[in-house]
Amino acid sequence: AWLKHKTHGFKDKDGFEREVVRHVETTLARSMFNCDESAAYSACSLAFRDRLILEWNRTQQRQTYNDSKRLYYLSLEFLMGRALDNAMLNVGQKDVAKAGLAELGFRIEDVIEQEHDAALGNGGLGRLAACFLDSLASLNYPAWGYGLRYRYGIFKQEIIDGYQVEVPDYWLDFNPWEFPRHDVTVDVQFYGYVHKTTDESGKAVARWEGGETVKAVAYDVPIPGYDTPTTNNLRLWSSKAASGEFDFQKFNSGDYESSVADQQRAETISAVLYPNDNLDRGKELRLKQQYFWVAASLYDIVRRFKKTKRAWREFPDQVAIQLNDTHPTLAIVELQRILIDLEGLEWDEAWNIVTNTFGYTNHTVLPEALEKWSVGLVQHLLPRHLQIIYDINLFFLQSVERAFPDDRDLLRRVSIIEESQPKMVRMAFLAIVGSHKVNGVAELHSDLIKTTIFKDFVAIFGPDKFTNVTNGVTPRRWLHQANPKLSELIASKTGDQEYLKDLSHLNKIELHLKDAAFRKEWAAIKHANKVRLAEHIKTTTGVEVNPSALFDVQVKRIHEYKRQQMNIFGVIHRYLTLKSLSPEERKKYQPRVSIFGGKAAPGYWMAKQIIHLINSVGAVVNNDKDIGDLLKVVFVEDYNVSKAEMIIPASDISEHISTAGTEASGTSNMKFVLNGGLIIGTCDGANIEITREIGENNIFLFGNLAEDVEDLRHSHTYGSHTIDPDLARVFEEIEKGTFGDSKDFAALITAVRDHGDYYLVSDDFHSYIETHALVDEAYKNQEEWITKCITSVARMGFFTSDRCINEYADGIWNIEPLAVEPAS
Ligand code: 26W
Repeated sequence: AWLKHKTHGFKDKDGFEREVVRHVETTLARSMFNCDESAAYSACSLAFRDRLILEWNRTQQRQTYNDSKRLYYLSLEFLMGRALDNAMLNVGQKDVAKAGLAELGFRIEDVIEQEHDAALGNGGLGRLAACFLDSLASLNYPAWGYGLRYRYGIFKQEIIDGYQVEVPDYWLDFNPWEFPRHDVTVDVQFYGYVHKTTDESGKAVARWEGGETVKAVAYDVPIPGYDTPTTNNLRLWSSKAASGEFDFQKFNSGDYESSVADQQRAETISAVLYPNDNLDRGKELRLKQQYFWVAASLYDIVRRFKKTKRAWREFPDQVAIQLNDTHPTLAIVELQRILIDLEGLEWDEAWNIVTNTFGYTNHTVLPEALEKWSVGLVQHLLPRHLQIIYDINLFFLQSVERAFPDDRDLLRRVSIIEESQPKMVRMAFLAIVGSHKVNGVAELHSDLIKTTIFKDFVAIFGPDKFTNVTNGVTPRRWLHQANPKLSELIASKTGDQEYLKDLSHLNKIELHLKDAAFRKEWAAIKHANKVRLAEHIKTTTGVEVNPSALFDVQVKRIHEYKRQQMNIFGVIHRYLTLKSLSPEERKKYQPRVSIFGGKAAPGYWMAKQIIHLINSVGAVVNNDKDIGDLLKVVFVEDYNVSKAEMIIPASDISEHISTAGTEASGTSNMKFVLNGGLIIGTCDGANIEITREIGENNIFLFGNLAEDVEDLRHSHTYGSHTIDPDLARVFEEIEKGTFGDSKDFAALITAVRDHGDYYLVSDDFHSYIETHALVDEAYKNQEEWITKCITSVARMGFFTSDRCINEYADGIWNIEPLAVEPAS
């Protein structure tokens, strides 16, 4: 228990206060007399950051001295959220800070609220990367994250007249959590041409020459583990113009403007996070981002390896690199290029090193999300890389041909180059060929990739190359930080806070299932969390919701496959049912608040229509005197990590209702159950494993199964497609204009009725409505409901990201924790 030693923390609250005052007066150059909450936040963060940096240094020294194999997690997204609360809790000194801040005249909650989210991600994939960093540090694994330091994270969402409006998220004004390393830079090359020549020994060599150079500057973010001195590093690259003579020439010749323009063009590379989730648009700037980040990271990794003076063949013994989806796949090509062009290794030797180094995680089966780059674009931007890709493909296809002679169609299907017009590089295929392991993120998903999109590769490489690592979430942020009261209650029943390090200990609370005082407190905590959310809803939307109503939550990126449209159609159905009842009958109905949140990609028109419909329904229902508290519909603006920390603990039931087979895993489903909320969901992603763990009596499953989806879609197109009568009734009401101009919502209706209902909204609607009736019934019996909630939480141990990281470490990375002895 490192927390008890605190050799790395503040001695006491006075020590903490002294540091805060010092930072206010020196770093911030302010006097304590005009120290407001924002300055208190800054100073408090700087004080904690100083502590982390000392441990960060020691951790790096320890890992280097020990010569440990390191994991490098390459992700274009790290959705970190706020850092201060996390840092205080992980070093175990939140109480010290609370007391110190109080003495200085601040409430710690208000100070925490000052922090801007670090929102360098879109959704599930980015937040998973952040949970992984927390687990890696908490388990003492030597690991670094590598990403991009976007100047603008995911846009801020405003809702104006019911529509989403995007506002840029400029978050770097003051960020105490990053350390610029102006001495750690890498020159990254683009464009140019390949010069084939021979070296002194007459061997053919390729030189990549000409083109332009952009400088990558490292910014380091310390990642503290929970109750351990291990502080790992997240290195984010920022782009800058390379200060070459070129600019000077332009400058001197009076072409000042274009010299500044060059600079801005360079800085554009890391300027903004692409806000598409699950959609590949093939934009040149995105490919530039990918190569810029990959090239800088690999240069850094190789530089570190070379310091050990080991032979190249030992590279995979020292280095594991995980590709978070295909976004960093160029790393495979870049490492091969470094080894053969710059280090002079033979192809086979180099390729052996490469394939033993990389692992690839797939996060989606949606065809529109699978990355492809046109051969022409890659040729233009990265001419040498394209040649290497062609060679990788050639050797790969030759080996396939040897194993499967005379199967021309197989060669066509698995070729890394798609022979389309224009020709495309299939990044997922390149990632598979260049990695030693490929994994999906939940059992169903991992099975699906093996039987559908990657089927041929299973035949070629054998089944062992493909594996499953079911996602997990960090209980430190998603229980301890987001729901401190529940965390405390659980600790009081499990004996201590060890369960935050070994989540299987949660099962101890099942022994207290019948403890009346425990149950009462459990219910009171849920209620308090709902009150807090109700207050937020009141101040941000003006809608008053009753905290005793059933809170029904769907918060995630808006996407047709996630089916928020089905949810809002269901809400309309409920509204129509209530309207059709007599006032007496109505009173028997379970009051509900339907809460939505999530961003639509700016170019995703349908998703934006869904947001508009939700808000339009809210505007009618929330002001209907017949309805009152029986039904409220709210859309929480700008859903992000810190909003999630407030919303998730306040949920009674949450919706995870994707068309079966489309949601790779889902991770918020885990967070909701962990916080004592039940879920309604389809047999999709991790819902299936959650059911297995918590028991089918504790979850509301509905809808068609993944195995039936294809046939249903086929029957929509080629058979007769009749719409569910309840859903048809909903459409009729929308078309009557009950929720405003029906033209605004026509596309949402025709997608189901006239365009094949690709997402099976109508097929699942009846079972969805019926299951919601079961939810109402179940909620009426509060005693049984609470039993379900406590039982579920008790059985959620499996879904910690610690388990997940241990599985990657054993099965894919082959890395070991580096133990740390508490100082005596
Ligand atoms: C190229 C455009 C693009 C951008 C982002 C394609 C794909 C993505 C991500 C892979 C989308 C994503 O976040 N996927 C989610 O990953 C989570 C973590 O594994 C899963 O829990 C979600 O089910 C999956 O949708």
